[in-house]
This record gives sequence, C-alpha cells and structure tokens, in this order.
Amino acid sequence: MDRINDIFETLRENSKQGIIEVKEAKENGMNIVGTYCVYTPWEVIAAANAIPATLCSTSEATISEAEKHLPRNLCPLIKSSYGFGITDKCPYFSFSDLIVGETTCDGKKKMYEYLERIKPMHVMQLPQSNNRKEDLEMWKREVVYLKERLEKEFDIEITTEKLREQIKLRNEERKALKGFYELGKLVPPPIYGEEIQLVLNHAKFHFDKKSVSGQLREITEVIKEEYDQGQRRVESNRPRILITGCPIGGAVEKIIKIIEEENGVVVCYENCSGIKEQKQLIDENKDPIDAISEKYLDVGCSAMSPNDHRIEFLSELIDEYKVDGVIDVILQACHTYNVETFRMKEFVKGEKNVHYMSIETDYSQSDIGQLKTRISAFIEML
Ligand code: BJ8
Repeated sequence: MDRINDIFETLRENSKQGIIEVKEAKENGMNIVGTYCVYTPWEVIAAANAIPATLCSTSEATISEAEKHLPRNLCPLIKSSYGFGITDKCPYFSFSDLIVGETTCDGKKKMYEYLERIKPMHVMQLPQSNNRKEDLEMWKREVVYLKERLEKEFDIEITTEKLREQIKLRNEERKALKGFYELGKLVPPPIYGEEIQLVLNHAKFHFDKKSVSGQLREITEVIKEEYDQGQRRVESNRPRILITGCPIGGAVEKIIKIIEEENGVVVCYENCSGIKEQKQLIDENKDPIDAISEKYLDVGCSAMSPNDHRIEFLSELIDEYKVDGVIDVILQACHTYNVETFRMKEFVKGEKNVHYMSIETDYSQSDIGQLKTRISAFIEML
C-alpha cells in the first residue's frame, strides 16, 4: 500500500466536506462570514464566534451571468465571484450572513458595490502602500471598524482573550502549513505541485483549524518518512518551478497540470493561493489588534504601490526552493499584476539569474494548446 497515494485519495474523496461543515455550523446557529482575499483578518471574524469562509471565485461557470452586469474585459476572478453571488451557486455565499471585502484592485472594490445589493457587506479600506507608519495606523483603524461591525451584527463582544485564542489557533495552522510547504525544498521534491495544491485546498475549506493543523502535521510526517526511506515519486531531472502572480485555484490549475505534463515540477507557490499568507505569524506577545494589523498589512499584493514586499519574499523563496524557473501567472485584465511583470522579469532574470516567463490567461480552457506550446518551450530551456 502506498501511504502517500492513500492520503491524496482520501483528500480527493473529501473535497466537498467543507460545505457540509459550514451547513452544520449554520444549522447549529453559528454565523458565517464570506471572504475573498488574504488581507481579511481571519482571527477577528473567528473571535466573533463566526466562521470565515472563502467564497467561490475560480470557475468559469458563472462568468456569463456576471457579464450581464459587469464589463467583459474585467478580471475573471472578479466576474466569477460576482457571478457566484448573483446566481446563488456558491454554498458558502448562500450561507454567509456578512461578506467582508477590501479595497484592493479597482475592479474588486467596484464589484463590491453591486454585491452589497444581495448581501450585507463590510468593505475594509485598504491603504495603497504598506511601508509607512501612517499606512499601519489607517489599517489598524479599519481592523477596529471590522471588529465593531461584527460585534454589532452578531450581538457579541470580541474580547482580547478571544482574539488571543484565535491568533494562537491560526498561528498553529500557519506553522503546520509552512512545515508542509517546506517539503518542496527537498531535491528532488517528494510530491508534485498538483498534490501540494490538493493539500492546500483541503486546509482552506476545512474550518476546524485545530484538526486541520493536526492533519497537516501528519501528512508532512508520512511524506518525510517515505522520502527518508528512499521513496522517490518525482524524477530528479525535472526543472523546479516557482509560481507567482495572481491566485491560481480552480480553472487556472490547468497551468500546474501543463507544467507537470511537460516534465517540470512546481515546488513553490508564492501567490495568494500558496505560501504568501503563511509568510508571517501574528506576534502573540503584542496587543492583538496591533499584531493582527501588522501581519495582514505585510502581504505583498500588486494592489500596493510600491510592492517591495513581493520582491523581497520572492527573492528568499527562489533561493530556499532552489528554483530553476519562475512562471508569473496573470489573469486577463489584472492590470496591477500585469504592470509588475516588467519589474519581476528584471529582478528574476537580472538579479537572481533565474529564467522567467509571464503567462496571461483566463478561466476558459480555450488557450490550453497555446499554453502547452509556451510552457513546454520554457521548460525545455531550463
Ligand atoms: S492579496 S492577490 S487575494 S487582492 S487577479 S481580483 S488583483 S484584477 S486577487 Fe488578490 Fe487579495 Fe491581492 Fe491576494 Fe484584482 Fe488582479 Fe483580479 Fe486579483
């Protein structure tokens, strides 16, 4: 019996378990808060005794409905999110009592204005830079406004103790996730990028964080043990790829599939569907609101100007994961990430001396052939 295959098989079988968990929580009187972005302070929502649930945004299925209200030349992630809202096809959206969004890119913040017609929304005003003390002060006020809104909405007091408890809980999950990711540093890596994604999705859509942390540690342990005993699932001659850029769940997982079919292997995801959120723990010794504000503002998203945090983190990851090539995934009409490709290319090729390519795609499968040709040529060059 292959223990690692068994683990992945079970995760595939349980991929819809999150919906059942949220449904049961709702039936037991818990509130659900829908979220879209890694800037959302998870701990504040959880301290209000509510479940923060990531909303559906990665399928093409609802885009045509969204285009009845939104322009066609808008990022697919925004159209998909909105489409799921108006068609009521995302169970997490249906169960949500409140949606929390942030003013990241223009398309997202304008879409929230329409979403508010369907569900109660709380939009956090995100500073457009994260390197000045004024930015942190502004963001801290927003974190406090969110806390107050949740208290009012759910008639509950969010105490310092509750915040501390949630910080601890989520930090444990971050540590467990980090431990799992770091398997990708091994040469050759013990598992494929597609399998990494499977585990990440499991963590994202399971809401009992205590048990998720335990499962992650167990999965990491089994993979390490098998590796130490000589099991090699991934050939050592596969070029090691880091993915950066826009989030790549659901429909965009086509890129991971192509990379690995074309004989590469994804060892690290720098983007928001990957390690970006786990980069920094929340300081458990500080005032919880201060510590939460600092951690979340640190995220290196292209909505920030300048976005130096992305470069700094990318630099560390390229070295630590011994990366041969960086693939920067841009969702169509994502201007902020698209503009950053020039700086990324300069940095990755010029300063890190690592191969770089950017890919623009959407949620359709119509560009598969073209992506295959480009990715295969890139991997061959490595
Ligand atoms: S912190 S990356 S999850 S905003 S891809 S909708 S930026 S046009 S998703 Fe994101 Fe938060 Fe940033 Fe991460 Fe706009 Fe670009 Fe679309 Fe984007």
